Amino acid sequence: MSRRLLYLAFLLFLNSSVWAAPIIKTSLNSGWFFQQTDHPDSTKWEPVNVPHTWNAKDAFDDQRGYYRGTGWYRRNLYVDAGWKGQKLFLDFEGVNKIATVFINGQKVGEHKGGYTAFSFDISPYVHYGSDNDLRVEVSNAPDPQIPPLEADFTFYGGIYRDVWLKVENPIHFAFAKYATPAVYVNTPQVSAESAQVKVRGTVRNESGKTNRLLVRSEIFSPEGKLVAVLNKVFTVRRNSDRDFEMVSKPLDKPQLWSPDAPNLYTVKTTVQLYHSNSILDRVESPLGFRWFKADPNLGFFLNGKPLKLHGLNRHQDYPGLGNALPDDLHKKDFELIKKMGANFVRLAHYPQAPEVYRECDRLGLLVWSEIPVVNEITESKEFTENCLNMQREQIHQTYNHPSVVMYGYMNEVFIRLAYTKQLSDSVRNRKIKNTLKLARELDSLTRSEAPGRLTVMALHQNPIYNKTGIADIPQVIGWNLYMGWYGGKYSDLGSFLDRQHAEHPNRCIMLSEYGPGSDVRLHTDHPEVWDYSEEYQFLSHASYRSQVDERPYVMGMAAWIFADFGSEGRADAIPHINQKGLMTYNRTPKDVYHYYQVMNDKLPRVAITGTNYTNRTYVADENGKSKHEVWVFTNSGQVTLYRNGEWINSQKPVDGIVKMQVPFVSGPNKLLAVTDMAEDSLVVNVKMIPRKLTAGEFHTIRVNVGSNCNFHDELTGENWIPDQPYQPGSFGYVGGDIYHSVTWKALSTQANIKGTDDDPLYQTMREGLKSYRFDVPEGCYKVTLLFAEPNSKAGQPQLIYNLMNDRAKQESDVRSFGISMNGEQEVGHFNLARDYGALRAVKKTFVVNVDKGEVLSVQFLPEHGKTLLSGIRIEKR
Ligand code: GCB
Repeated sequence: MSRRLLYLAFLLFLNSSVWAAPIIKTSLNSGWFFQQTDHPDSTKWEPVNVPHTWNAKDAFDDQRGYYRGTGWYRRNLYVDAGWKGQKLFLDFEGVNKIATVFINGQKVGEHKGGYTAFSFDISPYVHYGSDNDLRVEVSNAPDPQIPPLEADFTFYGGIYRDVWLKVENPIHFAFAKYATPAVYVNTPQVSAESAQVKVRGTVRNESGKTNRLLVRSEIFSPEGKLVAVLNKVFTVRRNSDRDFEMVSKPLDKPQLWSPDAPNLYTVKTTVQLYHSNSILDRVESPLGFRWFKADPNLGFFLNGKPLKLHGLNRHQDYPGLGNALPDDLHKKDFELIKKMGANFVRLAHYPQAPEVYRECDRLGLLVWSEIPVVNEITESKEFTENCLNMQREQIHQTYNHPSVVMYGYMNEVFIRLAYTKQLSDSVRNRKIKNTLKLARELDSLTRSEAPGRLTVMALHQNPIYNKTGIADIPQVIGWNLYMGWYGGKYSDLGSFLDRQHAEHPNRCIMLSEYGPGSDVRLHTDHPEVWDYSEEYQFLSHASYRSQVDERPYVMGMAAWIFADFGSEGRADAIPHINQKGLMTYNRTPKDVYHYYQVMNDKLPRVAITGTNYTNRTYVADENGKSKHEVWVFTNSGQVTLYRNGEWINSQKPVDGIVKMQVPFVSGPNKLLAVTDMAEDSLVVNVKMIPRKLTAGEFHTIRVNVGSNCNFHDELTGENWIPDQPYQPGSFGYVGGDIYHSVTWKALSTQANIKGTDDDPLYQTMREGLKSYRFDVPEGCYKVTLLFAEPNSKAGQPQLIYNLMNDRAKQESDVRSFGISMNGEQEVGHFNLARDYGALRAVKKTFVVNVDKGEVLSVQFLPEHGKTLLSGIRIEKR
C-alpha cells in the first residue's frame, strides 16, 4: 500500500473508532436575564449569570422576611442546524423550588423540589439553525405540598446551581427521568482480597431503528491502569428502553477506599453499535471499594474495622452569594472540612451540588445525605409523592458515589407537633400516624433503591420519637442534642446517650447535631450559656467530644455546623445568621475548628485558643499585670507554657485541655505551648488600663455593660471590656441586674438591633442601675452612652385585653428615665421607645468636666420602669 493510501486508511480508522456524532455537554450559566415578578415586562430584564439567587441581599437586611415568590429567567439559545436528528437535553442541577421551563413559549416541563437535579428533553420544542427563547419560571413561595415547609435556614430562590445543554445521539443511556445517566455501579462482593463490580443501566433507543448494541465498561485503577473490561451485547427495539447488567470477575486485592486512603477507581461505560466502533454515548462513574456496617454496641465499621465518625454538618451558602455558589466555593469548603481532619459530613438538610459528592469521594469523607423533610409534614398524597420522588432523585443522582453511606429522610419531624399545644388528641394522633406512614414509605423506598446504604433519621431531644415508634423505622438514629444550649448542661450528654442505649439496645445511634452559637468578636474569662463567646462554644464541644469518644456504642458525631449560615428569622449576635459554625460565615476558623483539627490528627499536635482574640484590653492588678487563663489543647502529653520566654507552668491535659493562669503584661505577650513532639505559639497584644485610673495617663475606657464578654469592634479595632461592679479607684456599675430576654432567658435580647452592626454591644445590658462610676483624674471627658430598648412591644398602642396580662403589660410599659452627670441633670424623660423605637441602637454623647477632687459619675434616675444601659465609653479630651 502506498503511504498515501495508508494515511487514508488511518483517517478512516480514526473516524470510525471515535464518535458517531459529537456528544456535547456545555454549560449554560452565562447570558441570562432576570426579573423578580409574576408577570415579566419586556423592558425590565436585568442581566445575570447563574448560579443566581434573588435573596442574596434581602435575606440579610433590616426588614423582616425575604422575597418568597416568583422570578423569571430568560436567555437566548442558539440551536445548531447540525444538531437535527440528535437529542437535546437541558440539565438543571438545582432550582429552588419549583421550576417551569418554556422554549419558544411552549411549556417543556415542571420540576418540584429545590435541591435535586432535573433534566428535560427539549428536542421537540427547538428551531434548528436558529435562535430559541428559553424561559424558566421559578418560585420559592411557600407551598404546603413541597418540603421543606419550615426550617432554620433561608430558602433562597432562583436557578442557584449550574445549567447544562446536552446534545446526544438518539441511542444513549437513559437519563431524563432522574437527571442522571442510567448507569449504576456497585460492588456485590468486596473484601481486601477481592471484589466484583456490577454495572447495570438502561439504554434508550430513539433512533427509529432496531439496533444491536454493545455496552462496554472499562474499569480503571486510581493510577489510571485498565484493570477490567465488561461487555454486553443486546438488541434494543426502536423507540424503546433496554436494561442491562454486567458483573466482573473477582478483581484481586482491590485498593480500598477510606477516609485515610480515598482510592478512587473509574468506570467508563460506553454504548456503540455492535457492528461499528462508533461510540454513541459514554458515562464516567466513580468507584470505591469499601464496605461498612453499623453495630448497636460497637458503632460504625468501615472495611471491617471500627471507625468513629468525627465530622460535621454543612449548609450550602456563603456571604454575599446566598446559596448561589460556584463549584470552586463548594470545593473550598470541603477542603477545609478535610483539613479539619473530619471523616464524616452530614449534608444538612438537603441534597447538595454534584460537585460536593465528587469532592467527598476524592477527599475521603463519609456522607449522610438527606431530603429536606424538616420539622413537620403535610398530610396529603401530593406531599407524600413529592417526598418519595425527591428521595428517588437523591438516590439515583448520588448512587455511584462511594462516599455516601447513609440516606436520610426526616429531620426533627415532630418538633412542630411538640411545640403546638392546642391540638386535640385526635388531631395529634392522626398527625403522628400519618408521619409514621410517610416515614415507613420513605424508609422502604430507600432500602429498595439503595440496598447496602443505611437509612437514617435525625431526632430532637423529645420522648415522642421513642413513644410513637418512629425511631425504630430507620437503620440508624441520629440525635440532635443541644444540652448546654437550648436546655440542660453540656455534661448531661453522656447520661442521655447511655439511657437511650440501655432502653433501645438494638438501635444504632449517633450524634447528628450539637453545639452552641458563637461570635468571634466575643471573648470571656467566664463563659456562660448564651453569651455567644468562642470560649463557651469551645468548652461545650470539647466536653461533647470526650463524652462521645468514651462510648464505643455511639457511631460518631457531627457538629452543628461547619460554618455560620443564613437563617433569615434568627437573631443571634449577627442577625439572620445561625452562628453555631466551627467557622464564621466567611470561613474564618473559630477555636473549635482548630480544636477538632488537633484532636483528629494522628500526629501529635498542640494549639492555643484565642486566635481571634489577639488584641486585648485588660485592667491591671497592683503589679501592673493582669492574670487570665490561657487554654491549650492537645492530642498528646504534658504541656508546658511560656510567656515571652518565661516558664509559666507545665500540666497534663484533661479531655485534651490544659488551663493555665498567665500574668499578661502590657504590649506583646508571646505565648508558646510545647509538648514532647509539638508546639504552637500565639502573640497576644495587650493594652493595659491601670487599676487606679488616676495612675498614669488616662485615655479611653469602653465597657460592654451587662455582659461578661469583651466585644471587639472589627471596624475600629476597639475593645469593649466586660462589665464589673464599681471598685474604688477604678470603675464599674452601681446597682441593677443583667437584662434577660423574656422568651429565651438568654443573656441578651435575642433580637436584631437595627442601625448597627455591633448587635452584641446593644443586645446585652444592665437594667435598673443607679449609676456608672469612673474614678478618673480631673479633666474634660466625652461620655458616650449606648442604649437599645429591648422590649419589642414598648411604646406600641395597647390593646385593652393586654392590660389583663402582666407579661404583656410589662413588655409594653413605657420606660423613661433621667440621666445626670456628676449631679447635673442632662436629660429628663429619656424614652427610647418613643424617640427611637424599640430594638434600635442609640448613642448619646455628653461632654463633662471633672474637677479636682471629683470623680465621674453617670446617674440614671428612674421615672417609669427600669433604667438601662448597654455600653459606656469615656474618652479624655
Ligand atoms: C436543629 C436543626 C437545625 C438547626 C439547629 C439550631 O436541631 O436540625 O436545622 O439549625 O437545630 O441551630 O437550632
